[in-house]
Amino acid sequence: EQQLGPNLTFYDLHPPATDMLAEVTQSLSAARPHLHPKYFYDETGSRLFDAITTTEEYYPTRTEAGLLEQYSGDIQRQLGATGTIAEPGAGSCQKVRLLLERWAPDRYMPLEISRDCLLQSTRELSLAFPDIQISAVCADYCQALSLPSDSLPGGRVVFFPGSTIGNFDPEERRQFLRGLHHLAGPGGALLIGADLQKDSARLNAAYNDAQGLTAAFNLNALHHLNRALNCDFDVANMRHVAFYNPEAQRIEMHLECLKDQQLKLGECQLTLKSGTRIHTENSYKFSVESFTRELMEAGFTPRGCWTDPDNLFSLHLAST
Ligand code: AVJ
Repeated sequence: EQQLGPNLTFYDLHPPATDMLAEVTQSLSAARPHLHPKYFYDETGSRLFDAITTTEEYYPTRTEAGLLEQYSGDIQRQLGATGTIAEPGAGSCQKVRLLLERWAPDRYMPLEISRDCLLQSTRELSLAFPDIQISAVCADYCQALSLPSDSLPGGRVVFFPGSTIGNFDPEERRQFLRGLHHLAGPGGALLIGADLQKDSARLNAAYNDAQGLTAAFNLNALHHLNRALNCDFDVANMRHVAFYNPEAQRIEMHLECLKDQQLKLGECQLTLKSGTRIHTENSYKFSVESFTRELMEAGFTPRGCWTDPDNLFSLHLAST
């Protein structure tokens, strides 16, 4: 525990360093080659994602922001006084600013695996919100956590925006939502964004924007690996593929090899045949009913759901 400012405390839960080379080698040599979506987000990837959110086609970010803008008052009335807002994977801590401004909680507790990102964004935040205690927690939010105690009235509100929950497969999602239930604790709540099922043309367009930003974002995962692992993906001969899979109710993103290529990954040589697809992301789409059921299965009591007039996106509030 380290005091970094009058209202900024830093807690390092020492997230275990992952062996990136071993992980990537294993997932690329699997029967169905895949990569974890976390590999999208190096510096370039984070910038590309921000650019995606400004495109006409990619509706989730702006729709969710509109819902928060419009309904933050209603949500607060449902919650009562908020002691702590906790945000797993908080990143740049931008989306929460609206809630900090309007709800004025006692404490904000971002959990973020990237120490640099966490330190930078919470330094700025602590200056902008001198009356809010910022407890910055460096941790891998996918792991069981023992958190700094915050015996404050009003319970802990876990904020998990962006439909990031859509990246988890059904079984992972069950476990993860249980983890969020544990994080919220007794008397706590969860405010979570979930993207909705809709016309597949609309979904396909959102992941195949005309400017090619989503393609660049997907392909950047390989540039990231080339840089970080000193490997040699021939990125120019890989193609972005994204489509809605209606049976699985998810967008799938893949990278397809256009030519046979030999890849050196540390000591390993890997052959990727022309036509091979590396599965890079699933983005599940929900119905209000299906997502509410999942919240209940994780032990939550649904307290409210807000959607836009076109039913593109949903914000769910549930208590523990
Ligand atoms: C950040 C996971 C919510 O699934 O829509 C955007 C990531 N991928 N375009 C999503 C993403 C391609 C995004 N999430």
